[in-house]
Amino acid sequence: MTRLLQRTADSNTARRLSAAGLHPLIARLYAARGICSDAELKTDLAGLLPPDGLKGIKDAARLLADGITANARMVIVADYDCDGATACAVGIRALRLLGANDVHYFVPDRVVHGYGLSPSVVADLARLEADILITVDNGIASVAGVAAAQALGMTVLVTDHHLPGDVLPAAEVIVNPNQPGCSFSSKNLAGVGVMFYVALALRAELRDRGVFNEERPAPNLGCLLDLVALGTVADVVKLDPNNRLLVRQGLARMRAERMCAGIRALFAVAGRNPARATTFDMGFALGPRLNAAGRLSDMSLGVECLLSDDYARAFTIAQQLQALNVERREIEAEMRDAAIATLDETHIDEGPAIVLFEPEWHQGVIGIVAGRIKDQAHRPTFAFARASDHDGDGELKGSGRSIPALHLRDALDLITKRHPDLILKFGGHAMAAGLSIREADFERFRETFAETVAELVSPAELQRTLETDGALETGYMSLETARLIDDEIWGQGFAAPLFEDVFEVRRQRLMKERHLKLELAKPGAVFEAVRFNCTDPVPPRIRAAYRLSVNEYQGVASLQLMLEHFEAA
Ligand SMILES: [Mn+2]
Repeated sequence: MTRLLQRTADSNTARRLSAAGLHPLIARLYAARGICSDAELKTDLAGLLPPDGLKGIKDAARLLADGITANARMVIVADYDCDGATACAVGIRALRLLGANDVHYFVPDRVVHGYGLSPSVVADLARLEADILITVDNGIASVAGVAAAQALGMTVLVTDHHLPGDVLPAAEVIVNPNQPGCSFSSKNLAGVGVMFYVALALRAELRDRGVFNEERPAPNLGCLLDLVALGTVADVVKLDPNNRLLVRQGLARMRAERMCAGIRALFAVAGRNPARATTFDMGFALGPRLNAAGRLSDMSLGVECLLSDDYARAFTIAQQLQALNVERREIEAEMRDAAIATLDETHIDEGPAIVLFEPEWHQGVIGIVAGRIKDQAHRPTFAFARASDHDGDGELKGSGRSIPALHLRDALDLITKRHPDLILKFGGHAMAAGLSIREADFERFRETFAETVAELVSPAELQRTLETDGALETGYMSLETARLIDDEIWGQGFAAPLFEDVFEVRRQRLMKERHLKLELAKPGAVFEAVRFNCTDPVPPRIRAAYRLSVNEYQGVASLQLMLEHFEAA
């Protein structure tokens, strides 16, 4: 059962925001999301939080400026997801723009090297003979790896956004808004955002050193914001005002046809139009295509795509990424169907948690599968796959996704305290976590996890709630409003608008045997609507939760209501 819950918008705040220049509907939506001051409405780069607030950033800038002067060899150690790849591309492009001419990168292979800057990564990249090693989107937990790099004579700059553990690596400099003592007020920067800030600070340092003059003006780093927007949305970090500003600036550049060749190529293979770039495109079209490389192959492909300035080459790589994404979808659909079949057989969705394992599952896709099942069953969910040979025999790797009522990492922490021998390794945060266990302990973990969830989460919290923005005036149910909403920055922590209304169902039919196509009526108006992945018959009168979406068909755009939920009214 799904419960609809209306967000409340303070009408005085909405009026004030509207008086400050916002469209009245957008003002209402903003007010319902906790925006209360004009200051939070800043959209130009001058409104960005200044870099100085980031602990270590001055030292990072000095280190890199000295490195540029000394012609030092710099190597960026990336990560295998979209955030890591965009952060790597931002780092390389920025360093080159700012005068470094010996910059390289290295992407660890998650199957071979595990996560982050491990000693085995350092061993493999030693041949690059770096003077300065720069981690992006990783490194804050790499105590041994940083020591190994330093033992080989490298200077290490860690840039990361993940939560640190009890011990920090002894890197020469660390920039991470979440490190102890950092007072930067946006703790939600993605890895790519942190690297972008380091680039801003480096430019300021070079400016102070008198490097730029009329002949050699300071470069405009705004050209990197397309990458920052993509990595930030794809990493599902909270879109706080500072992140929304970064994303807004990046999307504005894409809409004005200013973007790197790789991002343009990704739009092309995804069949999306950059002139109407949205956060949805970042999260659901471009992001997954880049991530497919890291999941099934090697993220170097993604980084190469984002580094290329030759459109033909970028497009060729983007086509390879497209093929990998198709493959990823097929693997995922197979795994998901197998998981759902298990659920139907055993009815374990009636319990407080879901824990699944199939011997043939692919380690790179278990997180997505856990997420899909969690969305469907609204239960904290783990999916396990056998660890690849490099990681040890007889071990399972699990990836979990949670519901708002359960802090997943804390739950694993509690299990470890009570059963110190059960979980071999774990990490993560509130909504997602990963762990490894012995295959022989699978049933034991399943039972223990279910008991723990039952203890920490009430039955009421296991009921799905959909937050809506209430009814929408019929006059606003238009293509124009759909576009107005699409122009805004929505995402994690700043949910895209969802409305609810009662409709008469005029017509219904199945589309491709999987989706419902509907004609819905409200007094004085009729709407096209679609409910994806649902074949249930629809009662004649429904209360529906829906989004306004733009349906492009044979070059003609029209309004389509995208239903997220319906019930008899
Ligand atoms: Mn990240």
